[in-house]
Amino acid sequence: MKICVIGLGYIGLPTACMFADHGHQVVGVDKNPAIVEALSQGNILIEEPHLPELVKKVVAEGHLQARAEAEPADVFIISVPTPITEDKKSDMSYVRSATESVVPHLQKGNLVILESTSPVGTVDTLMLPLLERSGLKAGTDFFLGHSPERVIPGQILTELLHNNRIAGGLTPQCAEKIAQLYRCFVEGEIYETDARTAELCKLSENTFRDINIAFANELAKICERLDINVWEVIRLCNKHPRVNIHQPGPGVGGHCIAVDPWFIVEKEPSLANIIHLARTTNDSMPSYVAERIQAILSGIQHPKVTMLGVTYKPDVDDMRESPLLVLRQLLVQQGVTVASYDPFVTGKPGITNDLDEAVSGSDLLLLGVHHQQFKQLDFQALGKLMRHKNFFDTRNFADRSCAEDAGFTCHLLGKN
Ligand code: SAJ
Repeated sequence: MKICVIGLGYIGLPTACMFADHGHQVVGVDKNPAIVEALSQGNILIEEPHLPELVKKVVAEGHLQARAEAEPADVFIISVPTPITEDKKSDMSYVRSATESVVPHLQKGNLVILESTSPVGTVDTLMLPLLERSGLKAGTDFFLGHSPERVIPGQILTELLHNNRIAGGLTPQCAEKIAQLYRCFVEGEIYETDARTAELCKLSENTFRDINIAFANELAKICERLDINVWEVIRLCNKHPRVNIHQPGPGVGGHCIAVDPWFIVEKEPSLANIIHLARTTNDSMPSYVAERIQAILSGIQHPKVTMLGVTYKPDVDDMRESPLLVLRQLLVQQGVTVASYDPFVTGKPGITNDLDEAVSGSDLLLLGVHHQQFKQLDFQALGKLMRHKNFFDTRNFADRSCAEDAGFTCHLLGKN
C-alpha cells in the first residue's frame, strides 16, 4: 500500500520507517524544508537510538521518500504536534491543516488515521467534517479513526514493535482496517474500539502517570516537613504487591505528560479536579526546588549554580517542556548565575558540553536529570573548581557518599 505520513517528528518519522521497512511504499510529509531535505538524503535531525540506521536503509531502498506536500495515497497518517496554548487550551491548528491537506487527495477506499494525542472528539467533530468536504462519506466511502502512539522517547523503535496498540474507528469497520494495517509490524496486541474511547485512553494513560508523579512530589514535600526520607518511604512502600509509587523530581517535562491532562481539564473543567490538581502540583516543583536552592545559597554573594542536565528526562537530547528550563529561568530572575551542562545537548545557546567550565567558580552543583554518566561524578576534581562545595540531588541518583568524602555538603529533594 502507499502510505502518506504527515508530520515527521519523534513519532511520525519512526512510524513511517516501520511501514517502509515492512513492505509499504511510504511518503513522509513535513512543512519544515530542513527535515525534508535531510530525509531525502537519508539523514535525520532528531536523536533516537537506531533510528538513523533505519532511515538510511529505507531511504536507500526507495521505500521512504520525503515530500513538502501531501499526495494521493491509500492511507494517510497524521502525526503532527498538538500543543497547548498559554492558557492551557489545546491548539489543534496543526491537526486541522494536516487534515485539510488530505482533502484534495482523498479517494474512495482511503483510510485516514490520527496518531497525534488529541482531545476527545477530534476525529468525529474536527476531522470528519473537514474530510467530508471531499464529497465522500466517512465510514462508507473512506475510513477514519485514531490509533494513538504510546512509545517512549529513547526506546521508540522497540516500543513501536512490542507495545500493545489501540485502534479506534469511527465505525467498527474503520477500527478493523486500522488494526489490519498496523499488524504488519506491531507484535503486541491490537485492541479495536471506537475513536472517542481511543482518544480518552491515550489521555488517561499519561494522566495516570502525571497523577502518580504528583503524589510522589507531594510526598516529597511532606517528608521534608516531617524530616523523613521520601526515597526510603517510596522504596519500602513499593515492596507491597499492589503499590507502585512513582519518583519525585524537579517537575514533569516532555510534550506528553505535562500537556495531555489539560486536554481532559479543557473538556470537563468542573469534573477533572484530581487531574487539574496533579498538573499544578507537578508544575509547582521548579519553584519549590528554586526555594530550596535559595536556602542553600543564603549568605553567598553573587551565587552561581551549575545545573547538571537540562533535558526533560535522562539519556535523551530532548528539552521540550523541561522543568529544568523553568527552574533556570526562576533562578536567573532571582539574581543567580546559572551554568547549564548537558552532555546530550549540542548547539543550544546557554548550554555547554564543557563540565569544567560550567563548574568553575560555582557554589552549588544541582543534579536535575539522572543521565547515566552522572552516577559516577568525580567530586574530588569538581570540588577543586568550585567556590563552595554544595551538592543538591533532585533525583536521589549520584553517589552522595563520594561527594561527602570530597568535602561537599549534600542536599536531597524529599529529605531535609
Ligand atoms: N517523571 C518523574 N517521576 C517519575 C516518572 C517520570 O518525575 O516517576 C518525569 C520525567 O522526569 C519526565 C516526565 O516525568 O520529566 C515524563 O517522562 P516519562 O518518561 O514518564 O514519559 P514521556 O513523556 O517520555 O512519555 C510518555 C509515556 N507515557 C506513559 O508512560 C504513560 C509514553 O508511553 C507515551 O507514548 C508518551 O508519553 C506520549 O507520547 O504520550
